[in-house]
Amino acid sequence: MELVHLKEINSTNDYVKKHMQELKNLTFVYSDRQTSGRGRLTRKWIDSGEDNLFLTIVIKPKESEFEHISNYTQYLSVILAMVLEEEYNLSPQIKWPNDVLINGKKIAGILAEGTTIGGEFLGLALGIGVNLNTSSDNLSKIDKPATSIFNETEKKVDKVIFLEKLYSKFCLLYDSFVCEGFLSIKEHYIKRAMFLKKPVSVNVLGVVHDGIAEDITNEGSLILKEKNELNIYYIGDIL
Ligand code: BT5
Repeated sequence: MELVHLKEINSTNDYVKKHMQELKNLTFVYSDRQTSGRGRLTRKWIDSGEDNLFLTIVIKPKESEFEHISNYTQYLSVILAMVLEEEYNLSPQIKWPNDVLINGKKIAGILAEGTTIGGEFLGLALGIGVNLNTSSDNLSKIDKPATSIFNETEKKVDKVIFLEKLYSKFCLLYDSFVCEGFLSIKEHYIKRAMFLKKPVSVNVLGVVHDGIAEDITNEGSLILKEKNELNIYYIGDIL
């Protein structure tokens, strides 16, 4: 396991983007504290203490593997869900495309960012924040419903053991994911996709579409039934 352990950093994604050239494929970079953790757009990821996980995985796909680049966040959401089920006896659900929730409360956030130099693609910074031990007091300071493993199980989580479990699960299904993309995890994803067949609002580049979440394509896109039309969304998120 290639591991980089930092004490404090602005953002593990920024660290990986900055050091992409020298970091090896599948290096796991984590930091005890993250002072400017980022979500998508201008949103922030809250650090509520060093016993939580702030991790970025270095992904350096070969050119032939670029096809599945947009599915890495979905892959990681499935891997995390499996670890939460198998190791912590929880029942996580996935909200398209890659939010992981427990009883409707967010336990983790995933953010993938590409790095290029002079137009050449160097790799993907696949970031994930997981609330391992956040107390209910600190959870209540987050602006949206949130939870942690500790909050659900009342048992303290050892961060290094959690990291090892995540790493082995990530590697176990990785080769088939790299070859087949979303199709290799589709069944696992659908099983946990709480939004399917329900009315949803989907934000696509600032425009909100209301409809029924009909299905997920073999490429991981959302099929939304709007009035009597079926539309496919490749990017966006369910609100
Ligand atoms: C995400 O964005 O959920 C992606 C978060 C990725 C964080 C990791 S940590 C390691 C790596 N380094 C980084 O700088 N980032 C990555 P988004 O879908 O935009 O959701 C952000 C929203 O989640 C915020 O606006 C809050 O409402 C909520 N939120 C923030 N911190 C949270 C937390 N600790 N637990 C639960 N929800 C949180």
